[in-house]
Amino acid sequence: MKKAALITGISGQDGSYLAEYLLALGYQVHGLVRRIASEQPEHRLSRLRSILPKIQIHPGSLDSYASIFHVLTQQQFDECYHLAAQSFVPESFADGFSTMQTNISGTHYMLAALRELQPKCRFYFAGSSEMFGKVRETPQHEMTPFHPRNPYAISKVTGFHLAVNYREAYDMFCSNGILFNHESPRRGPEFVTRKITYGAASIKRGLASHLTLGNLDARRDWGHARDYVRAMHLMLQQPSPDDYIIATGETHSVREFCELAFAEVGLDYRQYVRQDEALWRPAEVDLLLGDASKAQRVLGWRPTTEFAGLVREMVRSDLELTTPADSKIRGI
Ligand code: NDP
Ligand code: GDR
Repeated sequence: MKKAALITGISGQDGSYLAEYLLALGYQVHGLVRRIASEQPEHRLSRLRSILPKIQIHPGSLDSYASIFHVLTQQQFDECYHLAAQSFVPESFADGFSTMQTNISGTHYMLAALRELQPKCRFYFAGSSEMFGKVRETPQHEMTPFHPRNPYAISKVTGFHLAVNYREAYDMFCSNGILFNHESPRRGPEFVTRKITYGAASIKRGLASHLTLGNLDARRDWGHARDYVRAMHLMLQQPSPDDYIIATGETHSVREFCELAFAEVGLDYRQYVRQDEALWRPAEVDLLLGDASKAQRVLGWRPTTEFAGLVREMVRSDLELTTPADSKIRGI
């Protein structure tokens, strides 16, 4: 019997890689998508283009308990990967209320509906290194206290505790991944890495003259999304649920990312990158560095793409996208 998995947020970066990975393992893959996305598949489901015929899409929204409940009455799932969220930190400062609504209530709806209809379904929650925020120690590990610095991070801390509570109160198999930043050519263009690689490619192609960024000194532990979705799957194959840090154990600044990305197209970032204080966050997360030794020991997980390889892959993909005849996205 094929295992069936439900992925919320299947149209996002991680959802698309996870769907491909689970299909390759022989899973039946189902995805929850907002109705508007299924009405505009070429645009809203573009990351799933190559696998759309092989997966089953269910319309639903994290903002509606009824829609989630309905999907769970249609099909039994062995595993549920809850990736859907408002995931952009600046947007959470701009509208903390809707971020909280989607990310906290949405996660609670998922857990409550699963408890009611499919309590044996294994549940993965997409926790984040943003939960460590103003870090209490470096590197951060599973026992490091949380100190969230923005509404997005606060919503993720709450989601994390909801998953732990359903595990402890109702004996459900709920595991939390605490994933550090992970990127890819499929990263949304608003996130700094993709903004840089698309910006560098656009400047190289003569489509832009400069790139405006915020804080260049922030440091992140950046991995590749393809590696990180393997860890999500491994977490749900264990004999018991638990929480795991997923990270590379290396930290780099936004400035270093710029340096490498521009060098990849033969340019010096210092001539093209401008800083605008309007892009600084009201409360910044200065430094993140993860200790994934528990995941290495228990799950046998290790990242396979190093920093320079990640930057190279993203820049090359954006050079393709910005070829004059085939320019798909502009003006980030
Ligand atoms: P994306 O922003 O690329 O994808 C988010 C997904 O959530 C999209 O499919 C989006 O759908 C969906 N979504 C948003 N709001 C709703 C809603 N109200 N109802 C249903 N679906 C909704 O995120 P990533 O793939 O990068 O990340 C996946 C998860 O992991 C997120 O929860 C994120 O917070 C978390 N995370 C990500 C990290 C990273 O570095 N990428 C690190 C740590 C955690 P639509 O296409 O319709 O907008
Ligand atoms: P982050 O990612 O907030 O870490 O959240 P992002 O790429 O947005 O920012 C990383 C760092 O870069 C600095 N920065 C800029 N950021 C953006 N977006 N745009 C800029 O112009 C810019 N200039 C500098 C930021 O200040 C920040 O310090 C991501 C998301 O995927 C979350 O959902 C996830 O939980 C965390 O990673 C782990």
